[in-house]
Amino acid sequence: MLDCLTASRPKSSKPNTIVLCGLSGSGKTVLFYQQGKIKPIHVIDVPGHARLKPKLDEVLPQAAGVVFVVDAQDFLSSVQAAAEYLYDILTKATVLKKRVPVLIFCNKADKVTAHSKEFIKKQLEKEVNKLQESRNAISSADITDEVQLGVPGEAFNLSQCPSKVIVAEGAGLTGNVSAVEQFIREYVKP
Ligand SMILES: Nc1nc2c(ncn2[C@@H]2O[C@H](COP(=O)(O)OP(=O)(O)OP(=O)(O)O)[C@@H](O)[C@H]2O)c(=O)[nH]1
Ligand SMILES: [Mg+2]
Repeated sequence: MLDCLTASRPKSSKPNTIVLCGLSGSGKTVLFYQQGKIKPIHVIDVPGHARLKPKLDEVLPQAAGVVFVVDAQDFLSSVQAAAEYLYDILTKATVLKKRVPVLIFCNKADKVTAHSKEFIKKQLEKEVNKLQESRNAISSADITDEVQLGVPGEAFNLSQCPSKVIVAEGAGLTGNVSAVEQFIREYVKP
């Protein structure tokens, strides 16, 4: 189940580390093997199983970039879980502080029924907005440790994040990974 063992790696920060994350089945491991093409980059594949999420806290401080993989084909059945996962990442202290760039990679675009990146972006923003509203409603009294993304009173938009957030589509399975390569070239590799 563990695709890439990182426990034995030194904890030192590697400026060229990319963290691959996303729900189970979104296609991270397939993408991981595609990324063999880009050798100097150290890619960490975090399995999507909820039980393994604490691993993210361990690897995110090393991340120069995050690739959040979304299953564009089977998107609607898991949009809420995907939005929660994304929200978790976008509000991590280390991501906020270092403004770690995030690529939302809408994977499986080779399937004819896959949703477009525009659709996925809109749905994710809508869900993150809902999440924030419900969390704010619960904790408005002691909001001190809660991170507020976006502009209060405005509908959430990914461009309001401190991090650069890019949404692109492709397919790990067919090698259509130019969006990931470009992301690494532009935002990660110095
Ligand atoms: N059509 C299509 N299928 C894909 C693509 N990428 C992955 N898949 C399929 O999706 C399934 C899940 O892919 P994985 O790479 O194992 O997913 P994962 O994100 O690593 O899942 P976990 O390790 O459980 O978190 C496999 O059956 C893949 O063959 C793609 O680009 N297109
Ligand atoms: Mg995997």
